[in-house]
Amino acid sequence: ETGAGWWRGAAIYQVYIRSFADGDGDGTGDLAGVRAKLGYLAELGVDAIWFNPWYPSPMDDGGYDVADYRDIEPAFGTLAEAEKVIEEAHTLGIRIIIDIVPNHCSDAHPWFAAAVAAGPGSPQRQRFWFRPGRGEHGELPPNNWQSRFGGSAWTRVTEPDGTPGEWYLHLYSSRQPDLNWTNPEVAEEFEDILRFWFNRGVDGFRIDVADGLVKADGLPDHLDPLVGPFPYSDLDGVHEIYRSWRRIADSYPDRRVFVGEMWLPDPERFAMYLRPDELHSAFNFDFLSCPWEADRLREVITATLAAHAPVNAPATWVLSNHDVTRHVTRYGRADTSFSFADRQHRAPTDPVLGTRRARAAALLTMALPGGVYVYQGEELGLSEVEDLPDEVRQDPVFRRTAGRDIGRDGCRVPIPWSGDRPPYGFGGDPWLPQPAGWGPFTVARQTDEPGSMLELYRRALHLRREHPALGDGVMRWRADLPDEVLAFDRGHGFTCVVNLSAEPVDLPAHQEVLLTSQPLAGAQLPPDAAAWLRT
Ligand code: TEU
Repeated sequence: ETGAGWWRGAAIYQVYIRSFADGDGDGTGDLAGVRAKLGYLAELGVDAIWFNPWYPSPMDDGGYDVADYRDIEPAFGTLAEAEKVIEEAHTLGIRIIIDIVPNHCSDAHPWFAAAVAAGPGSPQRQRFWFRPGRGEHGELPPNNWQSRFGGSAWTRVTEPDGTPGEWYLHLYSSRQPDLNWTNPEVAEEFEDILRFWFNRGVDGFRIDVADGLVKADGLPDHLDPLVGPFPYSDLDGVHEIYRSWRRIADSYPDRRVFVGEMWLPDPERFAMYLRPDELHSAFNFDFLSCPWEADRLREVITATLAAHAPVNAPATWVLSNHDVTRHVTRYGRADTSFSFADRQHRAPTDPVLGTRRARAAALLTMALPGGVYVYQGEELGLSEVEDLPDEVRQDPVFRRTAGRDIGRDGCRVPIPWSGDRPPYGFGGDPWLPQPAGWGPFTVARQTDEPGSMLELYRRALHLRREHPALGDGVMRWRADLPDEVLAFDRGHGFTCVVNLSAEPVDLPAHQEVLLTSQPLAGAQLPPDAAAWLRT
């Protein structure tokens, strides 16, 4: 690490609790399962865990519909158990980041029930975005905004007197009403929630839809709903919110951190969130979306580092998460770029090629300057499960698009731990069915197996920790290799080479080969492979 701050070069493991490990055998992952696997994560070599939302929730959107921000979902465990998780993780040297969902809550949150009951014009409705409809009888939504899950972003309520009434805004599912951040009560509530969890020892928050909290004045129609600027994304007012959040984080003696989730097209707008008085870090989705092509990757990496440098923020690399098609599957396609629309086409994929590239991508991301996130299961080389039966799909994206978009369930299938058939040591009968062919992917099978994805991750994470030049710091592109090869030095004595060409390439002069994603062919690095060298 250079500079003060554990997060700057951290490797952070994303746990989607529902699908990680099931301690009580009911088919849903839980905190008992997490506690049983903390040793696994410590051995893997990660510095922190990010938990997706663990709050009480109707699970309309996998927990991103929060009914109570100060408690734990009963299917996951109890608040006391969450405190145990934090304590036990800390004992193992693992920090804890939790998700906070400030853009919207669940329709099961007491505020929403109170707002509906209190009727138009009430202060309770001012915590949300209630508006009368358009049209003669208010039968049309107040504006043309679209839900990110499909369909109108507005739903009409029935008033307490039984008549069709006002509409409320929801940028996501209709069970996720947007909160009104112009109301000081909303801001105060979330500041209190931050303190609630900081006081219980959490080391940071991942901020859901960090760009979305402020809406354009007057909620104007969106001229082209498919093209920005969006009247509900990246408005200047959001920065004020994070400045006050940062003051709270900084009021704790040890460094508490924020990582922002925002999909923004403009790296400079993106960097505006990463300031000494705002967020510490934010996921770089340009890299995730980038096709597996040397010139495009070089461009994105260079642009990312250029945007982060002036604000002295570490870049944050991520290949997969609970919202996107797993990268083994993406990288096995003819078109390797990612966009949410890809789920509608489901182009054929070659898992052997995808896995090969995923191995190289792991060494690439872990060698780049900054922090890196690992989504549960990527260390096992899992593919997207694209052939789930429709009747088990739970994602609101699937429902709201009437199945045109199969949604995100395929990257949320429960983790295979051991054994040859479902539930592969996960626990009970999994809430999403696991494929029949996952026997070779279990943690048990891959542990100590030379050449397995798990061993590659473990060795890379440990080397990354030991090597002083890795993690946070600077990089320098090398100019002595072919264009279709990404090669860069980290400090003195460490070089990463990634061969994206169709031919084997000679390695640059080196003292020692530290790690490769594929066996070398003679002294050459084969196509779609990466090497870490001591130079
Ligand atoms: O996602 C934000 C978001 O807008 C997208 O990543 C979204 O998943 C995609 O457009 C759907 O096709 C965050 C969470 O990561 C996601 O799981 C939640 O569903 C969403 O916010 C709402 O809370």
